[in-house]
Amino acid sequence: MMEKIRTFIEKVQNAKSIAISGHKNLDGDALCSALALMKIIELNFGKKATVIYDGNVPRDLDNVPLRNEAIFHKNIPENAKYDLYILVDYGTRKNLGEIIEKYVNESDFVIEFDHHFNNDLVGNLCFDDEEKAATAQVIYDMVKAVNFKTDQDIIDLLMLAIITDTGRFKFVRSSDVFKDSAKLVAAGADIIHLTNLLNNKDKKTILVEAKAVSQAEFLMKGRLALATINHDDYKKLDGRGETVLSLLGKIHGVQYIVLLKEQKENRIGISIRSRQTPINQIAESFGGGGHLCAAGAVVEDSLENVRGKIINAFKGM
Ligand SMILES: [Mn+2]
Repeated sequence: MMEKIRTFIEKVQNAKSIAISGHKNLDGDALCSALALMKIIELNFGKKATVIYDGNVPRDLDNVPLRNEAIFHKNIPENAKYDLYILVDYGTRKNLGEIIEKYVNESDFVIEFDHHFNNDLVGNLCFDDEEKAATAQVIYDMVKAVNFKTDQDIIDLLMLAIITDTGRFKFVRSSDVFKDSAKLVAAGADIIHLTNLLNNKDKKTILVEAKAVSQAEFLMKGRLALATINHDDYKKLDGRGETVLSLLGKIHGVQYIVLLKEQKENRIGISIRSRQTPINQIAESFGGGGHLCAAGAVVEDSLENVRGKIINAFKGM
């Protein structure tokens, strides 16, 4: 750990230009981890790293500190090049999207902070810990190890990343989430205030999510809940449809939840959740991945075909 941190410090000190990115279509952990790291570098090294994203940032993240410092890739100068590239919470290479991957390939050195299982690491220096509930905790480990300076923004961003990636503490598997959270609260994170910052969804998104819930199918004697969002509704959806997944997961007897999103014709985003039994192998069989009980994939096929294939994949579960 210390050896790696020494390399991190040396690389940041020597870098002429630094960029930070998460996976395409940022979630709370990716955005807040990136912004926290940007501020950590600013405060401790006097350098301004550029946070670049591809895809969408959900509206409910509009109010997080320093949100406007995250720059959409189209607003980055044409011939920008970064000698040091830092990836946070990216999962696997293909989650980066072509544009970020191009920047990464052009950089001299890549550092990554992540908590996803990945057997094709992109980083030259990797801070990866699958035990952590959020990438922000991997970053916080480094902060604590060398006593990096922090401020209210950093504390709030790390806390927000944990709040969002644990589904507001519902998916906590180990005590160190609470240990880190306790330290962050002691350092000034106000969980009530931060949670309220996140209650910021567009009405049309919630209405589309509610519709998908009300039209869900219940298969395997009610153990599998399957919801779909067609392309027209998908255009109104902001984020991954977390409300659909969480509401269906509250139903008595439901063990598995699948949400199919028609991102465009013949491109379906699949989100899979499980209460207990791992389902990541199903996501992997569709070319995706993720965590044991929360995984997903994107496939090029029709909504109807994917629906059939998913039902098949759950046979025997
Ligand atoms: Mn994460």
